[in-house]
Amino acid sequence: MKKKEVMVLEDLLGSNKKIAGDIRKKLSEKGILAINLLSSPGAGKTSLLEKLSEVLTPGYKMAVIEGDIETERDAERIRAKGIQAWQISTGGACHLDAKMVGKVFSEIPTDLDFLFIENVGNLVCPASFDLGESLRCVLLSIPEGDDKPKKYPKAFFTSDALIISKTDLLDKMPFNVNRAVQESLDVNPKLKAFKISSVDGTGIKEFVDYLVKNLNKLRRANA
Ligand SMILES: Nc1nc2c(ncn2[C@@H]2O[C@H](COP(=O)(O)OP(=O)(O)OP(=O)(O)O)[C@@H](O)[C@H]2O)c(=O)[nH]1
Ligand SMILES: [Mg+2]
Repeated sequence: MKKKEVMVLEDLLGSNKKIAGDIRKKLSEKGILAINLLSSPGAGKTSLLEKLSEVLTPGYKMAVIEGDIETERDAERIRAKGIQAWQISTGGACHLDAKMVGKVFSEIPTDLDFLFIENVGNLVCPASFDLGESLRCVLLSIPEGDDKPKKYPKAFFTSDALIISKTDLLDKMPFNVNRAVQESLDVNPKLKAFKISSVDGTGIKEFVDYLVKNLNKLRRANA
């Protein structure tokens, strides 16, 4: 990369970081836990959100910001579950940035518990952009293969939780869960690992408990 390109990128990331910091502060003060979901296309982010909408409500109030290059499809799936959702179409960009999230910020209800942000399906670019989230979760699905954490380390290195998704397919294709978890932990020893299936419900309760624990922690810190 040329020196001028490096400087432009540093500027871009610097201004993104500032906007993200403002978003995180405002959300934390309102007691809203924001969760940024990262994964390759089709790893099951929207399906997990659909499942969470069944389990979290009515006890908790959630809303979703959907990021995609084109279409309103994921937001429509979430709205069909009775959950408020905003679609951000990046028009070509391979990731969301904090400025895009900031544009819908004024519409976010103040009485939310959880604000999920589904990033554009991509295991590379979204890892570099803080969106003001309190938790970042990376999904790795069984069909993608167990060798991905070390090939795409930044997504794993910058996340708080690893979600091995589509575990109902484990008997249909080769995937060594222990290898995937261990290689993720080699990249980031602080990762909390979950094994889930949005089809048969495996691991959803454990993940919900983790979300609630982090919501309570955020509220205690801002009390
Ligand atoms: N077998 C199985 N299939 C799943 C599971 N979760 C999602 N799928 C399927 O995987 C495909 C992609 O799921 P989505 O939830 O749309 O994935 P996504 O990560 O939101 O996709 P993008 O937003 O396009 O990146 C769909 O056909 C889902 O039905 C799961 O737990 N098990
Ligand atoms: Mg999706």
